[in-house]
Amino acid sequence: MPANLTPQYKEAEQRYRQARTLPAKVAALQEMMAVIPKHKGTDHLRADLRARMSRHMEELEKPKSTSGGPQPFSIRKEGAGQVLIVGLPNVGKSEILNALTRAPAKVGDYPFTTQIPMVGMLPFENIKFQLVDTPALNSLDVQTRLFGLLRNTDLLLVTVDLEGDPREEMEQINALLHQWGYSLLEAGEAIDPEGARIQKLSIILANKADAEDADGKFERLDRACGDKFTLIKLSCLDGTGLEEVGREVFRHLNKVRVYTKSPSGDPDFDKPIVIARGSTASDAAQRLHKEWREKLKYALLWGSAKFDGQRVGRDYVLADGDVIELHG
Ligand SMILES: Nc1nc2c(ncn2[C@@H]2O[C@H](COP(=O)(O)OP(=O)(O)O)[C@@H](O)[C@H]2O)c(=O)[nH]1
Ligand SMILES: [Mg+2]
Repeated sequence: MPANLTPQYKEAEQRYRQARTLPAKVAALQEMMAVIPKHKGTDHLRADLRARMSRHMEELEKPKSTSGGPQPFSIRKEGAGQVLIVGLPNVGKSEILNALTRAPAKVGDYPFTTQIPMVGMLPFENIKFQLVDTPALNSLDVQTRLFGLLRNTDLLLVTVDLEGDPREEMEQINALLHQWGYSLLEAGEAIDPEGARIQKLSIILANKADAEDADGKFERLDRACGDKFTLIKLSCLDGTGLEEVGREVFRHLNKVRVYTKSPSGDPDFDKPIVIARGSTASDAAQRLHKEWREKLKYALLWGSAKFDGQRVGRDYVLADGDVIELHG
């Protein structure tokens, strides 16, 4: 045990050892990680805490029952990215899933209608994202599994209600996220691999823009957090903002679409390879087939090159919309 651990750390550690539930353990551990002095002498201990956190989070994701039945909280990713709609009850999360995907999610005028995640596909131009409507963040019986689900998702659509008090909701949501070891990644903030919290990329949906006073509330929300997050003013009732969601999701996920063609054929623009921005010709080729990892010598490129059909190397960084013809 390294010397000079602070009383604050020791206190959190004691809480960790006494914790009986997984969420309580996660909360205490997360505090230990936040307050531990960061110097060479604590390197091992910090690595150990991170490993422990990772194990606990994996446990959180596991469904409670071992009955072998359906496991609604373990959702296999599909499409160009997985996006979770999260928020407090009754803010319109299920209605948003319906409006954006035509997936049948139950909509209710009372809290906690959705107790299991509902999945739909959100189309954007020639790609689709997997959109998941989730139970309210404060619904106690599913919290463990719900916060487990957050861990591996690509993006959060944090939904607040312009009929209520959206700024107060943001505070509650932030508090809940913090309690479970998460934080929302703010604009310009870099991901900290050693950070105590799991930082999640997010967009704020301010729903029910049709409500009375919605404009004023939206402006106040924008002043409070518009410089940290992208805000979309939304109404499922009159359709305000719905078409913005796919575009912003695509922009936030920071991906590019690349098309391949054979020497004799045309590219299939309905079937892009969706790949992280910054990926190279070699990365895209490997997505097509792993044999290209060794085989690719160069590619011909239409799009971001200086001229059509320009010859580029394996390390050429691709742009959205590029067409490549692979040569071994
Ligand atoms: N006025 C208005 N009501 C909405 C809107 N979206 C959802 N609602 C209503 O808000 C209530 C809660 O919606 P629901 O989707 O079940 O909320 P959830 O608990 O967050 O999933 C329902 O009565 C919806 O009809 C909207 O854009 N405008
Ligand atoms: Mg719902």
